[in-house]
Amino acid sequence: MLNRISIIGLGYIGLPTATLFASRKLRVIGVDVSQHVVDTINRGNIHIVEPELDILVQAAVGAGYLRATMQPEPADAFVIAVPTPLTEEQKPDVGCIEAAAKSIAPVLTKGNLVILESTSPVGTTEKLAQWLAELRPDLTFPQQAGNESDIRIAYCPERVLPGRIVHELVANDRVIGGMTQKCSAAAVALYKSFVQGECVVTQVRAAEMCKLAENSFRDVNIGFANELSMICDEQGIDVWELIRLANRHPRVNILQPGCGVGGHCIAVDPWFIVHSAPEKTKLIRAAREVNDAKPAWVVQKVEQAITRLTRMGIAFEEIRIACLGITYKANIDDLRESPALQIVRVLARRYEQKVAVVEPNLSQLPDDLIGARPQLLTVDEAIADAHILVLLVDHVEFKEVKPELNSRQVLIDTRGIWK
Ligand code: SAJ
Repeated sequence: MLNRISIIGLGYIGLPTATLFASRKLRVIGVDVSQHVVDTINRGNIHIVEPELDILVQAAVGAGYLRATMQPEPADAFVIAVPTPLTEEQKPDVGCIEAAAKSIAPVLTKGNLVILESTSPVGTTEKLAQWLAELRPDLTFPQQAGNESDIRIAYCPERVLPGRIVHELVANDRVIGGMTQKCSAAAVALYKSFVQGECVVTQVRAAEMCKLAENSFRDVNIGFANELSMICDEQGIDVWELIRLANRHPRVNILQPGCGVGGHCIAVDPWFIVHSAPEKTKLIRAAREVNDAKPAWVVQKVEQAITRLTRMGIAFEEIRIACLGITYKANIDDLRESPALQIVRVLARRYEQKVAVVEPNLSQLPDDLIGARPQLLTVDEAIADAHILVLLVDHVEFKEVKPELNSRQVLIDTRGIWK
């Protein structure tokens, strides 16, 4: 029986996962490199914003099933959920996984299960097994002893949507790639403690690629929508109507264009595949480039609007621009890799005091924007005040409004909700 579970990395995935194990009355030891994170959790609080999570963490810590520490301790199973960012050259950086391996190696004992959840380039789980084997020559690992290994190792990617993490952790199917059959079986048994979806077993490399393929699929399809939106704009066609029409075809399902693709996953993971197969990834790379280029296209639309307004006789000095939304997607407060924020940064640098921001999910702007001094307005103030309204994120607060714009106002609606 796996009774004591250690989660390494208490971020957006690690903390909810730790909490769900704890809610099933398993003893959970959460490990993080940040003293602030550890202290916050041990007080029963959370350091991230995610619906339902605060109550669950409070209950799990209060009942003594979850506690956090900076120092790994012996456990029956270890789940690694640490970040795998990109380097400046768009290469995957698995340094945090290596550090996690080093930190748990001294406390491993015969019969332990080690699961990697972090999004990783294909081959990383085998590397993890290698690192652990080098650090613990007294134990056997799957690459050495197959089904009879002392330590079992599996890859099991998370696939939950920020904003719905708690629900999706329980409901979604899981793909589990054990290094041996026994590794897979042990991982399935562990996840079955709280996962109601199916736990589907596959090879370890297939599980790694599956995660990358899921997010690349989405990126490529959003790239198609973004490309269509720029073509339609040039040809005077309403892209949202076009997509609604095309999606009436039984085998067509075009996604929604926007101001670009943000978040820490979809804008990042496709590069893992590109890096592993540079000659074969024409489509995946092109989609990344299309999506990455969309913010600059939106800035160009603002420049064109300014030209149009000055031609109408409005003095350049008078023109005010309101950007609606700066988070990476609707109805969250997450700014990571946000294309909307990227656009606002460029506009605020270029047009300084002309630029105002509406962001119902934040009470204050990020520090670098405060320096550029854009005002934080309400939707109504922005509609009353701005000559150019740039709708960047489809927050529910914006969908509830039906603005009546005058002839001296220009709307650049990248989400198709006010057009
Ligand atoms: N977006 C569009 N048009 C669309 C859909 C999304 O422009 O039609 C944009 C969003 O505005 C946002 C970005 O794409 O900027 C990503 O948003 P998202 O809601 O599609 O996905 P994420 O990044 O929040 O979460 C994704 C999910 N992956 C897939 O849906 C395949 C989630 O299931 C993964 O667990 C997560 O990445 C992850 O951690 O990898």
